[in-house]
Amino acid sequence: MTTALAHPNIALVKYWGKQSKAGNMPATPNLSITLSELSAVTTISDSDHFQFHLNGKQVDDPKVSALMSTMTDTFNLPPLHIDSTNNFPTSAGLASSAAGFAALVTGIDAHCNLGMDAALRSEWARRGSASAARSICGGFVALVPPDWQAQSLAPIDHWSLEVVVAITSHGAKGVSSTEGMERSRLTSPFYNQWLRSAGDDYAEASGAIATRDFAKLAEVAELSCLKMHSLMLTSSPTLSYWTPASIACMDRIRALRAQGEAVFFTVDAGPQIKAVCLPESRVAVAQALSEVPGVLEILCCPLGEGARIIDD
Ligand code: 2P0
Repeated sequence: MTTALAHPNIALVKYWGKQSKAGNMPATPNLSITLSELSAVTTISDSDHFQFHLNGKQVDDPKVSALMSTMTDTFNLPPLHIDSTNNFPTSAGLASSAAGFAALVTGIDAHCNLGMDAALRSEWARRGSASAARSICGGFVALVPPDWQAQSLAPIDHWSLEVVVAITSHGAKGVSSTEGMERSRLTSPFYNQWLRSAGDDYAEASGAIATRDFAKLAEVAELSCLKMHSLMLTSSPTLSYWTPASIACMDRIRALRAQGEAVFFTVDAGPQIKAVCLPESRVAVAQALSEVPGVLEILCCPLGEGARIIDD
């Protein structure tokens, strides 16, 4: 029996749209920070048939089944029992699939002695869910061509950013990211412009991280997020993952920044708001967001490590 743990990651330069060739590769370079506190813990054990349990219930997850089938063929794996538990809401825009696939591949690699390095684990995690490629690494992480295997841009101690997550709904999302990004690729009139501008956003954000330029990172990360949500809104049929409370949180974060707090927002394919801040602003940001009507819960996460084995 082998147990692996991985954290979700939050993209600061977003992935929204795939390349058409096989391998589940993003169409654009993207960049993230890995969170601590939130985690997927996945236990792999031998079994007489394949079974997948998520949060205590047996489920038939087509993405997990497809990845397991390819890995079984490639590595001649025995039947495995997989038990995965998240300590945070699943399928609600908190990157549960990123943490889940990173923990799954890390656990299988160790349990079956496949001898993968981090780059190869990242590639296999990406085949499950592209954002999962990034959760293999900790701190500041890039997912870029030509290999589309995540690389560490900087370790956790490079810059002590923190993330205050405002939960505005505990429900699962109605349209999956996979389906939503394909809809945007096919129908949003802004999709080609998104492809053209992503390289510049990536270069600007990675430069801002290298020089710890918070104002620059805030500008480019909020723009990348809002461009992605513009693609969603201009898809046909339209996609909107926000609640009124999500919008109120974004307004509150802009107001906090105008008052001098070092904070910016990012939002994924769900209604939760992630406020990225410097440690000295965390208390004020958490307090302010907790007072926004419709905010149900506040989570505070420093940066986290990459996927790892916690019991073997
Ligand atoms: C990201 N998201 O960069 C973006 C921002 C959601 C919004 O990556 O189809 O679950 O499994 O590769 O990785 C979520 O998409 O999609 C995602 P698949 P995934 O974090």
